[in-house]
Amino acid sequence: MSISQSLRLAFFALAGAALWGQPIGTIQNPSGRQSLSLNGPWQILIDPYEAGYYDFHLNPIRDGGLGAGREPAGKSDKFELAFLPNTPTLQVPGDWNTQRPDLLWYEGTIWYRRTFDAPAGAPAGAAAHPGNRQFLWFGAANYQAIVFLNGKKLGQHEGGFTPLQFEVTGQLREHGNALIVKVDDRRYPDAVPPTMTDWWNYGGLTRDVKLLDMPATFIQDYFVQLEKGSRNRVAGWVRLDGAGQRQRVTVSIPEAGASATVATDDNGYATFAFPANLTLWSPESPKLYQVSLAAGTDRVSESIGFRSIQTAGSKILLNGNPVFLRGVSMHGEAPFRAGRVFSEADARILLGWAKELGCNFVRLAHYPHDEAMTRLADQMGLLVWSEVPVYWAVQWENPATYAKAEHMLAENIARDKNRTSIVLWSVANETPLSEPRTKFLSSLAAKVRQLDPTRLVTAATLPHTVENTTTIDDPLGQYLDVLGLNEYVGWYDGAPAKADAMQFRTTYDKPLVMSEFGAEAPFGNHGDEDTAWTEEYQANVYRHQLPMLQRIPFLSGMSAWALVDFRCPRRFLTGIQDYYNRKGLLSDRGEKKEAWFLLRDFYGAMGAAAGAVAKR
Ligand code: GCB
Repeated sequence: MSISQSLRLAFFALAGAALWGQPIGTIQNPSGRQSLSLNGPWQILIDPYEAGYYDFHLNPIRDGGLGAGREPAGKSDKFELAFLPNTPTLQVPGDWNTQRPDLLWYEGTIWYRRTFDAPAGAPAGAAAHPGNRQFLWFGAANYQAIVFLNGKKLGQHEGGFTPLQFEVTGQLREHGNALIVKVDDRRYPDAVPPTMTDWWNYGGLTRDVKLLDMPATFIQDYFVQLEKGSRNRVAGWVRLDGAGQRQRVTVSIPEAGASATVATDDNGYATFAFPANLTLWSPESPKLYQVSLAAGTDRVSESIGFRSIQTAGSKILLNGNPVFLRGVSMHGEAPFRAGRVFSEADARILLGWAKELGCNFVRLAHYPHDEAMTRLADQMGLLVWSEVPVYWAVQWENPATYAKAEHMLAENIARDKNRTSIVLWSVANETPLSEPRTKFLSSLAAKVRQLDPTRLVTAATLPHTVENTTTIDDPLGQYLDVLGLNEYVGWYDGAPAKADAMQFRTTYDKPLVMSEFGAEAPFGNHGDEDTAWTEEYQANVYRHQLPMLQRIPFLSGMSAWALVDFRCPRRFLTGIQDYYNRKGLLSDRGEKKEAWFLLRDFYGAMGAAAGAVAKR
């Protein structure tokens, strides 16, 4: 490494430390904890000028403005920055765009407010445990959030797709706690993602909100997976939060008769490793075990599966056997009702379709999806590509942007590291070649390996094509385990038949996943196969793509773009796109286009052949 490279790395590291410093402190498995749901109607005030936060000379209002939660005191008080009893509401979880027609295109600040009771400091319905600690937890707020409780600012968070959490122990009242959140979804060039994306910028409190009630010292986080490369040794770590840091922690998998007891250090941290005779998780048999952790009075348990994932040359090995990823990419957008996915019901529709298509793999593009998706993928047996929104033209030379990207990546891994379905962490999508970009992304790849050595690192790259030959030679490839490539032969690149003559070469002895391919057509738009935007044209692209993909010897997987049509502000064609990207195999109403049936038959045959090989 050159001196300038090491300096740049050190600079990135320092920038990260200065901005974010702390380990991710969010509580692992919040749905396995005692909590009060704060979902439901929240009052909202739309504030395009941020007048609830800045005064008329643009100085931050000293008491927090609308965040202070003040109400007019008596009939002669002319105070304006207030929620009134008749202030309208929106549902949480939920993006604001799809709840009111006048908010469809809105980008800016909306203030949210709700009240709740917390008898004796504990969530309603729960027995009061003196000495317990309480935390406000938000599944996601897109994009920036500032949170106030009872007039006091608790903190802020940047990044639209990962949880945020604030300790509120000692700050709760028995009745009438006022929780106010300023959510701002404006786009910025130095943000992650930057201003130009190919999806709708859904704003708001888009996922669950909870008040968690925890013992004074509790199991804050844990990582339980198979040891890298092993199929019968469970390994990981546990971290406690609270005063009594030195404790004995027991990790057990009762059904497998396996457990270990370890002692935490002064920081409440311990590692463990123990043998276990396990039925391994796979798409064909997605076996999950109840895993329990106990420390002092605290206990937590959840379903976790165990599998190994490795590469050997151009193969991906699942539990030691080559697996071909039959996949589809999807946005975290709910069909039928529109808006962001936030529930198991939403996830069941999307992942159910992926199963029906014959997939064993899904690419959850282009940001961390709701936890309901990855938990259900564990149950349904779908391998997952998980991604952070380092998308298109990010500010590669801006240390603050790097710090944001790294933090989001760390938050994503922190949340989902026990989801056995996830086999690939992706650090970027379709980023333009340059040295600073490769430096930025290789630093992210190194971060993944540091945080989770058990999974594979990937990124979706752009094709380097000269005439009919695409060469996989992106310099980022040296830092990845699996190369992702988005190619649109037949759509952005030539006519469908161009695929027949395409050759693929690689400079890496690594697996390739064709992370995107496809074409656009609204459901029901028919014509001949040479007419763009028809179902026939789209199907024809698949008809030529699939044999082309089969001819690539180092291909280990593919994920068609995309499962379902999705909203997108940069897709203009009236009567065709109408602000939707129509590359879905299904419409946003779940209607099946011709290409769906082609890919379903292809995956069906492939799956049957793989099953036959496995049985031999
Ligand atoms: C891509 C992007 C994806 C777009 C897609 C398209 O390569 O990764 O986000 O939506 O192309 O439809 O152009």
